[in-house]
This record gives sequence, structure tokens and C-alpha cells, in this order.
Amino acid sequence: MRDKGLFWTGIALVLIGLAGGLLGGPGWVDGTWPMGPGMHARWDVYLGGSSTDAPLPDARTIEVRATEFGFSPSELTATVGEPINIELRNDGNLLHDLTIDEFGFRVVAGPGETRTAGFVPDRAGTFTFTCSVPGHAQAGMVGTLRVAP
Ligand SMILES: [Cu+2]
Repeated sequence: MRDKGLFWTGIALVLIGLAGGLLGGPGWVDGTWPMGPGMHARWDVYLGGSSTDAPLPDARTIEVRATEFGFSPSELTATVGEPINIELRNDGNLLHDLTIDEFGFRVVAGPGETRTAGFVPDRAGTFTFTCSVPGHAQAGMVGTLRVAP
């Protein structure tokens, strides 16, 4: 009966994960599994599309098109302190997002959807943006954001 208990615990964890994805809005869920003293295995589960940020009022809007597998345009420019909305239009057949790790930014759009989210770049430099769906960046979904001081 002990094995059965473990089995149902596993099922319950999967269901909790799915429910969390549906209730909290889909997106990336990540964390670690304890593997032993000081050891953890990383896990990442994609539960669908959700953006990290809402559109900002009075922000300049940059339109970006996502397809399999690329962004158009793939070069974006901004200025430090300037509020930016990124309007991601997904003309592809797969879910895509535009993620800028340095600014904790992500906007996600399902096939045929257009989604907008905003951020304010707080430092100058050249940053890489990607689609964070596994394999998509490697397939070409990368771009460059240049933030002028
Ligand atoms: Cu993608």
C-alpha cells in the first residue's frame, strides 16, 4: 500500500501544478527538487502563456512580430527611463514570448494573438531578448535591445 500512496502523491502534485497554472494564469513555473544534502535538480514547467507586466500608460509602443522562428524587427532601441510598451504580434502557429531577462520582462502571445506589456529600462547597454519557449531561441528567436543613456 506504500507504493500506492506514493503514486497518488505524485498525481496530486501534478494536479496541484496544473491547477496553479490555470488559476494563477499560465506561465513558467520553476523551482528545485531536493535530491539529497546540498543537492537540487532544477525543473521548469511551461503552463501556457501569460505576461509578467501590464501595458504602461503614456509609453512609446514598439511593435514586434513573432513567427517560427524569429522576431521582426530583431533590433530595438530605447532610452534609459523611457517607458516602453512592447506589442507582440504572434503570426506563427506556436506560442511565443519576448523575454528580456535583465529587466525581468516577458510578454506572451498565443498563435494569432497580439499582447502588450510595458517596462522602463533602468540602465543603458545592449541586451539580448529571446523567446523563452524551449528550443525557440536556438532556432533563431533572438534579438537585441539597445538602451541609450
Ligand atoms: Cu517562440
